[in-house]
Amino acid sequence: EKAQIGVTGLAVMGRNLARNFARHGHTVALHNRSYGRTKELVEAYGHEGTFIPSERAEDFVASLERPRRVVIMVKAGKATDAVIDEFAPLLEEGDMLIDAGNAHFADTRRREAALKERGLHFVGTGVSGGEEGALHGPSIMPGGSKESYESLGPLLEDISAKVDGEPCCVHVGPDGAGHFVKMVHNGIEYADMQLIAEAYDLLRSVGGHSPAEIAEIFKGWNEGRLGSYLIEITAEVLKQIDAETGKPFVDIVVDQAEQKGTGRWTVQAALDLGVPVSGIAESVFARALSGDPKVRAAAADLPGPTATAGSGGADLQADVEQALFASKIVAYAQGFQQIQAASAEYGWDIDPGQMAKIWRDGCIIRAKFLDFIKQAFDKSPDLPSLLVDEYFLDAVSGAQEAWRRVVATAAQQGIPAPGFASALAYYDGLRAKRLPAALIQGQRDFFGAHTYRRVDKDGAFHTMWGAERNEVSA
Ligand code: NBP
Repeated sequence: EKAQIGVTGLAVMGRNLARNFARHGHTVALHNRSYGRTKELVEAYGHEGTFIPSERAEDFVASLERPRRVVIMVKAGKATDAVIDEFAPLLEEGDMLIDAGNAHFADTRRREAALKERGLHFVGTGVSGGEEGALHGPSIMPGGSKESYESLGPLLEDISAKVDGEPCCVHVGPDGAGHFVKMVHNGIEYADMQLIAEAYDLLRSVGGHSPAEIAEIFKGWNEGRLGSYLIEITAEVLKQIDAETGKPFVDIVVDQAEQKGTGRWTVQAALDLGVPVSGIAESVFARALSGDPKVRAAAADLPGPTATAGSGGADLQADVEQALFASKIVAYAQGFQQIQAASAEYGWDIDPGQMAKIWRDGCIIRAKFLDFIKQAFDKSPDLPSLLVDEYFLDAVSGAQEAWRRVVATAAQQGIPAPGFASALAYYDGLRAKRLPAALIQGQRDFFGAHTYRRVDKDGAFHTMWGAERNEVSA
């Protein structure tokens, strides 16, 4: 018997993906650089399905039916290239190498192009949901060729999360499209987490609520339009009491947020595309600020208000819910705009509604809310911004006053709320009839003769700032 699919790289993610395939009745070939992990998997979970373990790459490849489907689940970066170099010579035309790690989409584009020359399909695939998702059904975002999806798609759809029987897996687009979308998913995840953290901070510092009380507030929110995995786990984390000290868990954790890099990649890519993903950027920078104890210690005595508990007014809780929802809409609107911009830039032809669809379960940002995003793009696939879709327009209109009150309260009370504040600034930037960008054009023309356009006639113009200040056609 030959295996339908193989997995090389059997650390926590690879092991759980392999088990997921096997639990769905697929015969799974197993390989890992060090054989120990392969043996361990078969010893511990061999009863869950049919596995064909191999110590040597050649035997692993030989154990697969053709066209071969080899999932690579190793540490992203050099390890991925090492594995590709090892396996590509052993594969034959039409075989598929599926990189399910968190690769940068530019690496995926490079690898895909190189392997295409050798007649191999390289399928850069985003997988979200952590170890639990990998085992029980992740959200899967495969890139690569259409042909590869025809052969591979059914297997991936089979092991993915499902919503009303529909798989959280779809062919995203060619070459790096899958990894790009996974990257933006993670960027949105950063923004979502930052916004939730700001909501907690305000409820605690200004609202005067304890972590346990805030856990209850979040539990309540989880039943409403904010219902999502991230809100749910936030309530769990806030409820947690440290066994050693009896203090709230959140108070014994060092307040320096770490990051592995996908948020940063999202912002870097957005800068290249010229898409303002301010929500994601603020969340990456907020983590960086928190993670700089030297500067924080030096600046700890800077003057400013100290928040007074109970100063937020009777409606604070409802206000924060509104601010959180509106800011979240902005963050998602920006992320989807980035996906649309990249799709146009790289010719990926990504259907944004389908991305919202496959994020509804399995992944970290899974939420009820994504249904509305899917509907918005289904209605108008070229929607210029989620904010102008009816549902979201209604939501941000309704949140207006509360959102502004929360940002003002945060500023007055000295609570950093870069996510809420920048989301509101973005919103006001979009709706402005005139922006001070006109002045910036004037400054640019003054010092660099960069020219400007006029509101009343076509063409490019320059003012002779150093002389008579008369205008010339550029
Ligand atoms: P790790 O990222 O910790 O990688 C460990 C695996 O890489 C082991 O199988 C190891 O083999 C193999 N490996 C390394 Br390291 N260098 C290698 C090389 N030069 N040649 C061959 N194999 C090599 O594993 P993970 O946490 O399971 O994550 C796997 C991938 O999934 C990563 O790209 C990660 O970013 C991504 N991802 C992770 C999560 C998550 O929640 N952890 C979620 C979504 C995606 P060895 O056993 O011989 O050392």
